[in-house]
Amino acid sequence: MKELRTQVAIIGAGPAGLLLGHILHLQGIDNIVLERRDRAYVEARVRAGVIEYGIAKFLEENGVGERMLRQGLRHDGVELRFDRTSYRIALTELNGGKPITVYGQQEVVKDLIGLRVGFEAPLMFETEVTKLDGLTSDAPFIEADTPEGKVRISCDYIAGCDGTFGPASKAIPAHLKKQFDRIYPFSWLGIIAEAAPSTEELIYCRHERGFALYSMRSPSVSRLYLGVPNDEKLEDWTDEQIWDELDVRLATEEIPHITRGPILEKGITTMRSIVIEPMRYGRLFLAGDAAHIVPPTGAKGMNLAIGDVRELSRALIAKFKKNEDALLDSYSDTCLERVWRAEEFSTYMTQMLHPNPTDDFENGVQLARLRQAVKSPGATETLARNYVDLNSL
Ligand code: FAS
Ligand code: PHB
Repeated sequence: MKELRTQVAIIGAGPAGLLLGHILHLQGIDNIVLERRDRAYVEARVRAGVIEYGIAKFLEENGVGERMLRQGLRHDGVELRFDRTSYRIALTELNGGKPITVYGQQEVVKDLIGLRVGFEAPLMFETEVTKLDGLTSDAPFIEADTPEGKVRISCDYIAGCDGTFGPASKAIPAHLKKQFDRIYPFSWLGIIAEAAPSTEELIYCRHERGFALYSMRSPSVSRLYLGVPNDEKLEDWTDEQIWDELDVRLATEEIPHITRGPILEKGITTMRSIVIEPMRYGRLFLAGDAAHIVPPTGAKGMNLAIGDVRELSRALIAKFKKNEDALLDSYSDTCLERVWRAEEFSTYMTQMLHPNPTDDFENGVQLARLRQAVKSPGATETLARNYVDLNSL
C-alpha cells in the first residue's frame, strides 16, 4: 500500500473541502484533497446558486472572487409571491447596502479546482476514502482506493468535507453522536434551461398548486424549481408539462408566460433538515453537508459549508502557526450555533412557502406568517438580514 503523509487530509472536493485546502495552502500548511468522483463530474454538478454578502467577501479575501465578481449577478432584492400578489423584499436597503450574489456553486468549484491545479497542490480525483482511524490518537490516518490501488495517508488532522453520504460522520461512535433530522412532505423538481430569465430578481412563489422558485445563472440561463410530492417521478414529467406548470404557478397579468427554452438538466431533490452533533471527534472535524443539511428554500446550503470552513481554517492556522488549541476546541459549538440558526430560517422559509398537502390548519398559520413577513417591517427586516448574511451576523 502506498504511504503518504500530510498535515491535514481533506475528504471531499465540494465547496467546503476545496476552499479549506485552498486557504491552508495559502498559509503553507500541507494538505491533500481526496475526491471519489472525477473532475468532470464534480465541475458539472448543479446545486446552489445564491451567495451571501459575507461569504462572497470571504471568497474574495482568499483570492477566489475574481470570476465571481466579473460574472456573478448582484441582486438587491427578492420577490415573495402569493395570493396572486407580488411583494419585493429590498434586501440591500434593509442590510445597510449589502447585496447577494447569484453565481452557481459549480462555478465556485471550478474556480477552486482551477486555482489548486494552478498551484500544483495535491488533489486526488477518483479516490474513494474507505477508512478513517486513529482519530483519538496523535497519529490519525485514512485509507483510500485510487485507480492505482490502495493508499494510506497519515496526518495531524482530518477534515470530513464529504457531504451527506460520506464516511466521516459515520466515524464518530454512535454513543457520542446525536443526529437531528426532519423530512418534509414535498420535494423540488429543478431544471436548468437555456432561456433568458423573465425576471430581474429571484421569485419565491406559494401557489395553491404548490411551490415555485424562479432563479437564474446568467442573462441567458434560468434555474427553476417546482414543489412536487415526495413520490413524484421525473419520467412522469415532459419538458412541456414542466413549463406549463411553471407558467400556472409563476405567471402574472404582466408576465402571463415565462420565457421557455431547451432544458439542459432536470432532477428531483428531497427536502430535509439534518444536524449532527458534535462536529468534532478527536482529530476529525466535520464541515458542510457532512454535518448538516438544510432545505434549499433559504439558500443556505453552500453558505453554511463555507461558514464552517471560515471557522475551521482559522482554528487550524492558529494550531499550526501558534500551537493554540482554543479555536479547535470551540469549533463544534461555534459552528452549531450558526447551523441551528440556519436550520430555523430554512424551516421558516420552507413551511411558509410550501402548501401543506394534508394539514389545512398548518396552511392557515403559514399564510398568516407569510403575510406578516411582507407586511410587518420587523419581520421583513429579519427575513432580509437572514437571507443576505446569516452566516456573518
Ligand atoms: P458536497 O456534497 O458538495 O461535496 C462533498 C464531496 O465529497 C462530493 O464531491 C463527494 O463526491 C465527496 N465524497 C463523498 N464521499 C467520499 C469518499 N468516501 N471519498 C472521497 N470523496 C467523497 N443548496 C442551495 O442553496 N440551493 C440548491 O439549489 C441546492 N441544491 C442542492 C441539490 C442537491 C442534490 C444537493 C445534495 C444539495 C443541494 N444544495 C443546494 C445544498 C448544497 O449546496 C450543499 O450545501 C453543498 O454542496 C455542501 O458542500 P460540501 O459540504 O462541500 O459537500
Ligand atoms: C438556485 O439558484 O439554485 C437557488 C436559489 C435560491 C434557493 C435555492 C436555489 O433558495
